[in-house]
Amino acid sequence: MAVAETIKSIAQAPAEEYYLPGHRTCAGCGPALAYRLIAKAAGKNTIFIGPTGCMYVANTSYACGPWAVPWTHAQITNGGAVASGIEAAFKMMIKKGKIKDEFPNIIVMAGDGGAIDIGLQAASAMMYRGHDVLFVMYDNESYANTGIQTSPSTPYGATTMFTPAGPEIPEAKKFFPKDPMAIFCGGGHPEVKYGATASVAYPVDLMNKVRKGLAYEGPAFLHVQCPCPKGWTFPADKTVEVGKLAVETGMWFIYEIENGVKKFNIMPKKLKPVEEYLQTQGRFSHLQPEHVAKLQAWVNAKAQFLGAEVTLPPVQ
Ligand SMILES: Cc1ncc(C[n+]2csc(CCOP(=O)(O)OP(=O)(O)O)c2C)c(N)n1
Ligand code: SF4
Repeated sequence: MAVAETIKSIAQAPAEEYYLPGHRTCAGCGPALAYRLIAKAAGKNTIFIGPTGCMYVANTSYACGPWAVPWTHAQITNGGAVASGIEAAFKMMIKKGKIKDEFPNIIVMAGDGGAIDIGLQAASAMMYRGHDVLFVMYDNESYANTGIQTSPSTPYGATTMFTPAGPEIPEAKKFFPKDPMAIFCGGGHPEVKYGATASVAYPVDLMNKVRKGLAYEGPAFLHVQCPCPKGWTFPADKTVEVGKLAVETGMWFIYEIENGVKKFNIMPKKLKPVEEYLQTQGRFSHLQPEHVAKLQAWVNAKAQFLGAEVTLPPVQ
């Protein structure tokens, strides 16, 4: 696909919108903002695949949709497979001269459930076969559309409908999240030459990663943290602030892996204590000091695992 130029600043971002006003997402919805930025960066010659989740249901309720480009629904189980079929069809039709179209940007917009839980098999197979598709995991850290239930991306210590805090399990969720970049990138799937994390709180970095992923021939993966005011319980006007605090505390690391080489894109010199992030969200309000310490230890271990050069807060 055509290589689009790097966006240097918000002011220089394209004015055109391909995700338009008019959808039933919550006020302050992080994933809706991600969709808008991704559509803006990808541009006109794009096809979106929407596995079931908030970014299907909330956007299309009822019998309408905000996209100014083609979009199709997929099952939550098979976003990767539907995208594979679309890619193969375009390649073959262009090769046989049946259509004169330019090969399109093909983008899956999967929630965390649709990417690394119930949709993982199809995503992995698509990447393994090397289809020229950008697979985006818009991560609101729960199965949100069904009423906020735990997913493998939900952080340790978060309350969801399926992980309430109680006397048996006072920290609510007791497992730590899966690591999608470790699953898909850095050799896990040999055809994936580009994988990155991003956040709606850093829109220029996000848009450029969309373009970089699309410019690669073959599969690319983009894991976008998208704060969800409803699921995480914070005020609707704090979405960007919460996203920034995630990066400033190390609850979210922003980096890319290009041809096996890792690079951090937005990294503070010193991480703030994780507690500053936890305090902003009702889903963590039950946590005791020992749980906070466990999360801090996890952040610090992750920083070391990723090789981040950053000063870490002490584990209290
Ligand atoms: C096979 C199947 N199982 C369960 C469901 C019910 N379901 C609809 S939306 C949804 C949540 C999707 O979660 P996620 O992929 O994280 O996206 P989000 O809603 O958080 O945006 C589920 C489980 C379904 N549609 N299909
Ligand atoms: S529940 Fe979360 S992801 Fe779903 S529409 Fe509301 S803010 Fe967006």
